[in-house]
Formats: sequence, C-alpha cells, structure tokens
Amino acid sequence: MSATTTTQAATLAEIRRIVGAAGVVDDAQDAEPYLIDHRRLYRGRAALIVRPGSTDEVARVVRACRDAGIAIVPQGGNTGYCGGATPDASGSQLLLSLERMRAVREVDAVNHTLTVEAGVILAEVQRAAEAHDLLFPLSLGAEGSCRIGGNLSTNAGGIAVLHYGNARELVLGLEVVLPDGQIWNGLRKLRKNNAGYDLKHLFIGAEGTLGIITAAVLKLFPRPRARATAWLAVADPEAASRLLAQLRGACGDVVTSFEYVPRFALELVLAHIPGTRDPLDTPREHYVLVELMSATPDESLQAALEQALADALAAGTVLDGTLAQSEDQRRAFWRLRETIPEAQTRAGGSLKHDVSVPVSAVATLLARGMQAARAIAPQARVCAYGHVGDGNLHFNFQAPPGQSLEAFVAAHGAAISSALYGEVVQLGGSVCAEHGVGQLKRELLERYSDPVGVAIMRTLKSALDPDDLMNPGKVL
Ligand code: FAD
Ligand code: 2HG
Ligand code: ZN
Repeated sequence: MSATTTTQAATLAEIRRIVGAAGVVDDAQDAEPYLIDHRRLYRGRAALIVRPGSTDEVARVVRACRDAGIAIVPQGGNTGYCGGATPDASGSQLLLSLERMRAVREVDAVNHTLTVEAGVILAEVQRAAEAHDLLFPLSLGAEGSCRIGGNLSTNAGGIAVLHYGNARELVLGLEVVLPDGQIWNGLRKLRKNNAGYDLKHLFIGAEGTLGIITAAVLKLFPRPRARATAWLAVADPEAASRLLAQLRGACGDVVTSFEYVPRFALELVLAHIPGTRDPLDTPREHYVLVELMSATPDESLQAALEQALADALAAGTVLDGTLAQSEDQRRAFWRLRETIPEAQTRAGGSLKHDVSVPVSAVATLLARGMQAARAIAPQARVCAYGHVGDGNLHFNFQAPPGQSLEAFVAAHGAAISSALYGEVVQLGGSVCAEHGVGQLKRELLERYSDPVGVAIMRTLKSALDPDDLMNPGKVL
C-alpha cells in the first residue's frame, strides 16, 4: 500500500466495504496467482485484489476508483498469453477479478441463447448449453480455466473457428461497466438490431481497456449428432491447404476443425505427455487433424470423409491416415493436438509467435519463416503448428538441444521475431492473430498496423476512458 496516497487509501477501504470480506484477497500466498501471468513473463503488484460478486458491486468499485484516480486491471481466468491481465509493478493498480460472477442468468432454448456472467468458466458455459441439448462451440485448450469474460475480451479463437467463427461471432449482447462506472445494458437477445453502431464489438477484443464486461448473451447452436475425425499425414503444408479446399468442396460446410501438426510437435507430445501414442505406423513430416460435424445423426458424414480422403490419397495429397472409430480414439487424436503447448513447456519452453495470413499463404509463410529463422540460428528447432484452417499458425521455436530458452532468446529472439513478422506482414498477415496484444505486443501493434487505424483506436480510448484508468499500458 506504500504507493498510494491518503485519498487512495480511504478509497481502498471503501472498496473493501463494497465487496465485503469474501470479495478481497489479502493473504500474500493467495494473491500470488493473480499477480503472475500464465506464461510467467510478467509479475505485477496490486494496491488491492478484489472479487466483486455482482454487476452493481463492479460499478461501485469502478466509480470509487475513478474518483480517486486508481487504475483497474480486469482479470478472468488469467490464462491469457500476452500479459493483459497482469498489473504493472507500481503496486498502485487495483486488480479486479470476475471469478465470483458465475451465474448462468438465463437459458432461452427457443431463442438459442444463453445469458451468463463474465466469470463463468468456458467449460461450464459449454456444459450449460449441453444440459439443454445445445452447443456453445467456442473450444480451446484452456477451457477448463479461462472465463467467458476473458474469452470475449480477447476475442478468443480456438479449434472451431472454421465453422463457427471467433468469440466475436458468438455474441448477441453484452453488459459492460464503463470506465466512469455507468452500466451499459446491451444484453439484447436479438439476431437483428441495426439501431445505430453495434457497440458490443467495441468491447469484444478490447482486452479490458474500454470497460469491464460483466455479462453476455451467447449464441447457441444445434448439438452435433454426428462427428467424423481423422488424423492424416499429408505430403507437405501446401498439400494441407489444398486438402482443406477439397474437403470443403466435397463435404460442404461441415468441416469444423482443420489443425496442422508437424512431426516435431508430435514428437514433443509423445515424449512429454503420458499415455500418448503415434496413431500411424510410419513417421511422416506433416499431419492434419480434421473434424467434420453435423447436427443430424448422419452416417454419410463418415462415408463422405472416407471418400474425400480416398480421392486425396489417390492424388498424393494425403499419404496415410486413420479415422477415429470411437469417442476415445477421437479424444486421443485431439489430445495430441491440444497438449502441444504443455509439451513445449515441459521441453523447456518456447519463443512464441501467434500469427495469421490468408489460408492460401500458410505454406509460403511456413517455408519463408523457417528459412529466415534458420539463416539467423541454424540450430533453432521450429515448432510451427495450429489452426491452419483459419490461416493461424503458432510459429514457435524451441532452443537447440543443450541451450536454455533464456540463452537462445537473448542471442536470437529479437532477430528471429523481427524476420518472421516481416514475412507475415509481406504476406498480408497479422502479428496478433488470436491471442491479442496485452502488454507483450503493444509495440508490434504500433509498428505493424495502419497508423490511421491506430489513431482511431486512440480516439475511442480517450473518449471512453479519458483518464486512462482502464487497464492502462495494455493494447495501446
Ligand atoms: P485473462 O487472461 O484473465 O484476461 C485476458 C484479457 O482480457 C486481459 O487483458 C484482461 O484484462 C481482460 N479481461 C478478462 N476478463 C475481462 C472482463 N470480464 N472484462 C474486460 N476485460 C477482461 N487463445 C485462443 O484464442 N485460442 C486458443 O486456442 C487458445 N489456446 C490456449 C491453450 C492454452 C493451454 C492456454 C493456457 C491458453 C490458450 N489461449 C488460447 C489463450 C487464452 O486462454 C485466451 O486468450 C482466453 O480467452 C483468455 O481468457 P481468460 O479468462 O483467461 O482471460
Ligand atoms: C493453441 O492453439 C494455443 O494450442 C496455444 O493457442 C498456442 O502455446 C501456443 O503457442
Ligand atoms: Zn491457438
């Protein structure tokens, strides 16, 4: 509390009264997980950590902070990759966790909507939809701990974007506490509403810099009755992109996931994640995990996939493959993909780049990015994988054997990142694909974005948050 003035100390005392004892984290050990980001890149300090229990409490806390000039850092599940939910080191910011706001306010099965508070864990949102025989399709590796407010604030992507879109596409309405403490009630359940600007999209993907999302109306979909899942070896990344187009042509809009896994990533998983095994007998360099979903209990889905794969096999696009014959096998395939980040961590950590290009340019990016990195550090181990159906690669690097990640990054990190980002931009891509900007990529946003666009962002920020109290130092 040393960094606070007397007025601020009085405000913090008032905030304690607003949220009550259950709403404050005082114990130093309990506070620790709130103050370090998931990747352990940032460690911050906070004047106070609060966990309000209602929208009204959030609004009262925000108003008190505004009056005393205290900055606020919103936090959901703290699984973000860019340090967006970590306070700075000053010890003067208030960390506001949404984790106690976990109510499912309404399920409207006829309207296919779910109204939830921001602190509901993504897996719980999925389960609430399932309980009504419906689907909430947002799905990502962190779904057991990330929270819907964080998902919307980062406009999360994940593994079903190809069919259902990013988090942004899954929202009909929002409730937001603005930086001045007003509550914007935009909790509409409407699929058509052209009453002026579509304000919800301002807050989605804003990473807590424009206000605090307290609740959302989410779109639900028919629950899939049939799934067909295949683990395939493809000739090369270019063949993977071609296969995606062929599959969509042959099977239609049922292709839901299309994930690329290189041999190196598979080997990391096989070495570090217990209970995993290579689904194919012969090792290959490039794999894709494909999933088709249909809302009708349609056996022809599996048959359509089999036929498309037989054609691709004959054409040499696909070299080998296996279709999941059971739910257990399907889960085993997905485990190979979804545990890559954990395997990378267990193998010593990685230099990460979350980038996107048009789907048609993914193979070119892979080739150019590898070439550029190898020219800088020939021993660097490339681990580039991800949502190629969305043009999104996690272009990561492990240190050469025997070298620590720290030494590798100190020697080559800046040069590799800059060369890779150069290639991304040349191909019309984005250096912030699905994980956002946070504090990690602030300079990149400035460097690689259209200056007029950045100026518009600043105008919006200063209009809504003139005193820069809402997650300062993030995004812009
Ligand atoms: P936090 O980390 O708590 O916060 C993220 C940002 O949102 C911060 O800026 C924070 O201030 C702000 N924020 C949080 N809640 C609110 C709120 N209610 N109102 C306003 N601002 C708020 N991401 C993907 O997109 N796709 C993936 O496939 C994916 N896979 C992952 C796999 C693993 C194993 C891990 C660890 C992470 C993965 N992520 C992925 C990244 C991360 O899970 C997502 O960014 C997620 O959406 C963050 O949610 P969270 O609740 O943890 O947010
Ligand atoms: C994934 O798709 C996540 O697995 C994490 O977005 C990516 O760790 C990474 O680089
Ligand atoms: Zn991802």
